[in-house]
Amino acid sequence: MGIVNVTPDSFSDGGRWLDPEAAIAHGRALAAEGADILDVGGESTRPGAAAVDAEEERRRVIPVVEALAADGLRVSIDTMKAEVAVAALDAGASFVNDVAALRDPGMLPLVAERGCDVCLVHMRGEPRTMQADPRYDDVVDDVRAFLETRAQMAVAAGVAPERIIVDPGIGFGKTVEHNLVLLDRLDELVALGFPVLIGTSRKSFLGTIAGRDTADRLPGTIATNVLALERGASIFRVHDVAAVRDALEVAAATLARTWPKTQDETTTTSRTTTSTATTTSKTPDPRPSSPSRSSGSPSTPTTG
Ligand code: HH2
Repeated sequence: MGIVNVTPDSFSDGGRWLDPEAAIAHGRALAAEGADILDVGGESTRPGAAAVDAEEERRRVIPVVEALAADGLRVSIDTMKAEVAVAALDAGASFVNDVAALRDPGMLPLVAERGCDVCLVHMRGEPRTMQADPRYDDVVDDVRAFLETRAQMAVAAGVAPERIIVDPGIGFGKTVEHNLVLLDRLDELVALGFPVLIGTSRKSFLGTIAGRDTADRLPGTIATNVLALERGASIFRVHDVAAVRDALEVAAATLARTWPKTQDETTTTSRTTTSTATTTSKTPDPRPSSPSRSSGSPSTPTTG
């Protein structure tokens, strides 16, 4: 999932893609790098961000959603507002990425009626205040219980379970330690049975650990996305699509011990590995298969 921030104030790329033509070109470039989904957002959710009204948010994102969807690209709308989500779905988006997990009372009936994909994100409080002394009994248990309740609420309202994606909300009301524990125990969220989306890209905890500014957090982004893949995540929301995609493809090939082979490689490999075939056979790996460039389903590993 490639990030297209049509905002003046996003934490790592605020203002770069505020012009709709620049945002559209950026979305196309991310798709060319291998993004299966383009996540278009018109309101920053960085800690301390000021809220944007629905009219302004719509004005920023709709031309971008329209153009990318018209290209046949899969577009998600990153919004907490049903008013913005409905306009984006009308403009061709097929996925609502809601970091407030259906807090807007209009959001649940909308996603149920439209049958679109919906990502439910755990966020403690709201962006303006969420980083003020976040506390949990056990962050993984608390986040899992929240996501399970939200997903059950969505299903009860008529959302098809296969349309639901869950996300622990890295950085949304979490300390550095909370983020690390959530990543390390991500398999406990995967066990809920919904595809898990993970968003660590360039986030501040990476800078805290490695001592890097936002522009220099790609190595930390890759490390955490590879780890999330190993723990069972299937959608990876990132700014740097090409680099993360490569890392995930290699990591997925390593976990599955297979990769998309060219004709030449197939011939060579079958010649050289025949004698080891029995020793390398193993039970099918339950973990996700290699990220696919043609993916249309959120249950397939999907980059960034
Ligand atoms: N993180 C951000 C925004 N949207 N959506 C999901 N599902 N998961 C995330 O972790 C997530 C998200 C924040 O990142 P970014 O869009 O780069 O920054 P900003 O909110 O400042 O625009």
